[in-house]
Amino acid sequence: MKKFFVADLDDRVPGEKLVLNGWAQDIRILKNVGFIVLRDQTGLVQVTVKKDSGPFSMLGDISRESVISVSGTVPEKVQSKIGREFIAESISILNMAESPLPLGIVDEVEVDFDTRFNNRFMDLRKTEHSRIFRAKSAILWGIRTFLMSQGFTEVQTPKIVSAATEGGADLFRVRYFEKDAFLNQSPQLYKEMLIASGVERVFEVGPAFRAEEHNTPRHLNEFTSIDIEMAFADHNDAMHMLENAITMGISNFLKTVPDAENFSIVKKPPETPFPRITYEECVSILSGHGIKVGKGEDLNNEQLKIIGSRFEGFYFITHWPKEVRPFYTSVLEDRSDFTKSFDLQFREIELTSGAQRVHNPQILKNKIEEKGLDSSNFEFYLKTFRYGMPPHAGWGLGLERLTQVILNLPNVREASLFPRDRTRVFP
Ligand code: AMO
Repeated sequence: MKKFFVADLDDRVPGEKLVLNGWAQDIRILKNVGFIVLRDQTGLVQVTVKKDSGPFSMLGDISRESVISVSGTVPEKVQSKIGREFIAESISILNMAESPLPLGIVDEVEVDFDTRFNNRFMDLRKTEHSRIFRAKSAILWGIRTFLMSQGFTEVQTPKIVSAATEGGADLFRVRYFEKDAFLNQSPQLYKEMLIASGVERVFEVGPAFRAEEHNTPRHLNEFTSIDIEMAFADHNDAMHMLENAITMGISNFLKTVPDAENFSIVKKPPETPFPRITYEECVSILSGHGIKVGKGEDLNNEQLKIIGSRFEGFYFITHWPKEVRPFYTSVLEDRSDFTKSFDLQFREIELTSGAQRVHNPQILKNKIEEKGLDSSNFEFYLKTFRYGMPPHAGWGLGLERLTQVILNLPNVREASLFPRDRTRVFP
C-alpha cells in the first residue's frame, strides 16, 4: 500500500505525482489556502491545499492525528519552514482520530510521567521519543552483526525456568501447572550449557526478569539482556569482545540513524581498548576521599560516581571480590579472594557484568552450596560440566542501560517501550 515515505520527497523531482500516507499532526485553514503538517516515521512535510483544489472543502473535517492519504505533486519550489512541501490534489481520510487526544503531540506543555506511559502509543508519536527506539535498534544491529562476524550463533533459551542464577532473591514466581517455576533472571545457565554442547560461541538477545524492589532511574523489572558465552576464553577475551561489540553498536547507530550525532552524547565510536581499573584500585581511590570500603563489599552508587568522574566514557572495573560475584565466577589462581570478573561502567552506571566461569564440576557444586543454594536444583546444569566442559567466559549487557547512557536519558524507562517497574505492569 505504502510506496513513499515523507523523507523520499527529498529525492523527487518537481511536478512528480505521488501518494503520501501518514498522520495529520496539525491543520491550519486560511482564507485562500490550507496547510496540513503530515507526519510519518521519517519526518514531517507541509501539505499545501489550495482553495481551488478539491480537498480544500474537507479540511475542516480532519481532526488532529487522523490518518490520511494525500495524492499530489512535488512543488517547483519549497515554501515551507519545515523544509518539505507537497501540493495536495486529493485527500482521503483513512481513519479519523477522536478528540480530544489523550496526549498532545505538538503542545509544548510538560506531561507527567504516568500520563505519558499510560498513553505510550501516543507518546511515541513524538520524534524525540520514537528516535530512542531507532537508536536502540541500530545499536543492537551493530552488536549483532559484529558477534555474527566473530563466529557467534544467536540462540533462544527458556524464560520459564526452575532455578535462580543471580542469587535466590529477586525472582518472579509463576504457577507452572502443579509446580512453581520462575521467570528467568538471566540466560546464564543455558548459555554455559550450550558451551558443553560444543557450540563454542553463543549469544542471546532476550528479556530478563528481576523482582527487584528498587525504584531508581536505572532499574527495570523486565529488561533486554544481550548475553554472550565463549569457549576456550578468559575474562580478558570476554572484555575484548565486549569493547569491540559496543564500538560497532555505536558506529552503526551513528552511521544509520538520521541526525544521530545531534541527539546522542557519544559523538563518535569510542576508542579501544577501554580503560581498565581494578576493584582494589577503586578502593584505594575511595580511601583517598576518606571513604572506607569494607572487605568484600560492593561499591555503591555514590562511590561509583567518584570512580566514574575519572573517566571520559566507558571503563572496566575488574577483579571483584568473590563475595559480590555469583557462584559461577572463577577466582584468580594466586589470590582466591578475587575473581576473574569485570563490570563495564559508564560514569556510575553499570552496563555489563562478565567473567571467566568455573568449569570444574566439583568446585562449581561447592560454590553453589557456599552461596546457600540447593545444588540439587542445579543438577541439570552441573551434569553438563562432567562430560567435557571447556574453560569459558562471557558477559551480560543491559540494552536499555546502554541506550540510556549513549543518549544521556535521565531514566532507563525512556529506553523501554512499555516499561515494567515496581508499580507499572500496564499497558
Ligand atoms: P547482571 O546481573 O550484572 O549479570 O546483569 C547484567 C546487566 O544487565 C543489566 N541489568 C539491568 N538493567 C535494567 N534493570 C535491571 N533491574 C537490571 N539488572 C541487570 C545491567 C547489568 O550490568 N549472568 C550475569 C552476566 C554474565 O556474567 O554473563 C548477569 O546477569 O546492564
